[in-house]
Amino acid sequence: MIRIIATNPYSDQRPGTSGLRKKVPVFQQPHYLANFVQSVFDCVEGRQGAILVVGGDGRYFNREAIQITLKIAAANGFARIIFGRSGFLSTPAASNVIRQRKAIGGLVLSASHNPGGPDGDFGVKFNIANGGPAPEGFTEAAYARSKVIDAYRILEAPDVDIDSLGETQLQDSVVEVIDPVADYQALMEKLFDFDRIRELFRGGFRFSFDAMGAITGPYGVAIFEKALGAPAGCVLNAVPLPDFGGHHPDPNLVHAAHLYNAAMRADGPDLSAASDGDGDRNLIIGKSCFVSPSDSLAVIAANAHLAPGYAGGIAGVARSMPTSGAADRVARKLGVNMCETPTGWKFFGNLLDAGMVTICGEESAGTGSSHVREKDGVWAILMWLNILAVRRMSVLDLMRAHWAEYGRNFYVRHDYEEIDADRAADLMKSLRARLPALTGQSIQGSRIAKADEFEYLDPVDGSLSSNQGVRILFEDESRIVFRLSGTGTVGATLRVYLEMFEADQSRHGLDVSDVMAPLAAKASLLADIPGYTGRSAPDVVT
Ligand code: VG1
Ligand code: CO
Repeated sequence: MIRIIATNPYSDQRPGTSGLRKKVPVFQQPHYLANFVQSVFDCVEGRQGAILVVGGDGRYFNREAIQITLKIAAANGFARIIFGRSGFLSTPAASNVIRQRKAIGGLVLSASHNPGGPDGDFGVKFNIANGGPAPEGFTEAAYARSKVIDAYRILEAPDVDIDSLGETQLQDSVVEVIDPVADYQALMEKLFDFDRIRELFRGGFRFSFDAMGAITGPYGVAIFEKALGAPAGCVLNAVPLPDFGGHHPDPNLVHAAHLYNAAMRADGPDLSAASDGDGDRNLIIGKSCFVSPSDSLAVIAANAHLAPGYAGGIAGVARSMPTSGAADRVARKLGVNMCETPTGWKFFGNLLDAGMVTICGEESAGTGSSHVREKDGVWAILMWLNILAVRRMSVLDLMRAHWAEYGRNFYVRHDYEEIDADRAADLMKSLRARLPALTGQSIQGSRIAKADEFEYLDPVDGSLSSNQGVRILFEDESRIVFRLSGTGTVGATLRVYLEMFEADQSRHGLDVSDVMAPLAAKASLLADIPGYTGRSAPDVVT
């Protein structure tokens, strides 16, 4: 039976860079999740009789959230609701199912790389029919709706069995539980040369993949171990757990430091990799060689044609503005399109749909392609395996050769986490106010060629996105970008992105932090980071 439940709106349901993210206890408030889900559905035109996909990373509160979501969806007229067994479906796999099954969209129950557990974070994101994150126009409409919502529709029914494959009837809707891995694996088998990668493993190639207790464990075991013959046990923390087994599934050099340390040893794996909570990010570390995500994007763009799914070449590359220009150099050489977008995968969807680009990436460990409309961690790792299987060289040699050909974009990101939100806003305001005067000024011996705030005019739908990060561009091509994170749940996080180009091959082997230290000092001075944040050093360096 459908019930109309009276509710009061919450004022804080504005989605950020990637959906609505809050602490678990916030989501556990009465009607909080239901209000948001109904607000989203109210903005989905044509939902009557349509197919909806529900993804999830298995984090704490997922099992409760999926029951609420299913019952609201059934009460809102969706004809079929598809989700992964036990509520598990990685973000890229959900994107694939939306596309394959011609769904009208999907809800992804995840807070991605944010910590999990009862005091951790939860999140909800809506994806549209192309499989990609809803554009800003949609999320703003859902937010506007959430501020005035006074009732939601929900089915009064016993809980659905989410752990058994198959279909069940939920009032007028069919609920379909699918194997979360099968369709995704089939897609990967089409894109990559599994025989070549199998051969690589047979030859003794050493590989380690850390699923960090989150969603990619089952994908890693099925694809790397079972299908490709990587040694059993090379997938670490392979069982998705509500608290991620105490791990923080953010694949960076802080939370995956153990991988880095192992990779730096003489007997370390040839390739170490990791993914995040919902499976859309990737970390790539070769033996004695960390690959920055910006460099990984460039290497993938330059070598994608070695994988069968991209043998015909690529149409172009897109990167988020703070991502380094390494990929631009590849695109220029290949003579293909290059697009620069604001941070967040939602801006790539239109470019991919229009066929303007094939490969996309972000400095935050996100890489993907036109195969789905999300970034894709396991895809990126398979791409690296495919490239290495063909080129038969170490990651270190491959990077050296790449830099020798294109030059090296030294790159590092400094994060100042959980700082006071008002002080963070003041820091950005002060920078913004000084932008017009900064051009032409010198700071510690470097002249500023241009200082502005990035805004993006979508070439496909003409929408404008403003306030997308402050950029300080120096005459020597080095660059500092400042922006505030849109995914955190406590205070504010200031991200400072530093980039410096080096053409001279004899300097390509230098230590990144040494090379970047002068630029980091300029950033600190320019924005008065110690003054506004009270911190003398970043919390996370990636
Ligand atoms: C961060 C990253 C951004 C990424 C987003 C979602 O956003 O910087 O590149 O797209 O997370 O990734 P922000 O606003 O905190 O900088 V995920 O893996 O959380 O879906
Ligand atoms: Co993620």
